[in-house]
Amino acid sequence: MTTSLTIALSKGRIFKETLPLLAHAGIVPVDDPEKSRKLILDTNHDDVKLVIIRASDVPTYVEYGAADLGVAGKDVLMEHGGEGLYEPLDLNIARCRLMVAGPRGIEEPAGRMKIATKFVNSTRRYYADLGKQVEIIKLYGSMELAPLVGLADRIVDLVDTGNTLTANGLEPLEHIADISSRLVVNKASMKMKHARVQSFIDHIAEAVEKNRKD
Ligand code: PRT
Ligand code: MG
Repeated sequence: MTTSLTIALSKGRIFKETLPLLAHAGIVPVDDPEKSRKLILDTNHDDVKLVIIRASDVPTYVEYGAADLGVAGKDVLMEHGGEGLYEPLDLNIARCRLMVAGPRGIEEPAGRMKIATKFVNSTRRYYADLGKQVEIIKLYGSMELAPLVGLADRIVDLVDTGNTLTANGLEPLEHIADISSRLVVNKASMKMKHARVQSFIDHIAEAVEKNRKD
């Protein structure tokens, strides 16, 4: 009996940084997702497929078993809620920080602040833990614009170099969480395809360990 594996990945930085880890597990995609319009990519193994989806959809595909495994940012997993899937491995890739940011040099306004973010659940939890009442405004992107046009006092967003904040007259103010991408596994696949899935995890773990040492 052959045990097929379907792995969910998003385009862009996660795909780029996951490729070398997959290569270490002997898996090489046949098509380049940045060039191909295919959403299911074949690999050098007949029984291993990659599905290319939005970063924020990866936990959903894996939870429902449409993919056995996936790679998702911790930011995405914190929003999704982790109960429906296993998260056996920190891949230490696509690293950044989830932060509160605001207009440079402006003091915190009195009263209930407006916070623009796409990370609604993480933001709600962060301010609840601080015991601060805030109004959260859900956006789907370009959060940096919100304070500039008076939509919000602060934003909660991912920060890597800080260049995006600086370019928009914002500064990082509070650190909420360190973010990296995680390997996630469907719970049923972990049971039903245990040998295959575990061997895949072990190979990826080796590659992560090797990266840490380099
Ligand atoms: O773009 P799309 O809406 O399809 O989805 P996505 O934005 O979730 O996907 P993608 O590929 O942009 O990000 C995938 C994952 O990469 C995220 O879920 C994070 O876990 C991780 N990651 C790592 C980042 C960054 N670094 C990052 N810098 N995701 C986004 N950014 C953005 C940030 O939102 C901000 O706009 O880059 C900008 C800040 O970068 P600096 O270097 O200017 O600070
Ligand atoms: Mg993006």
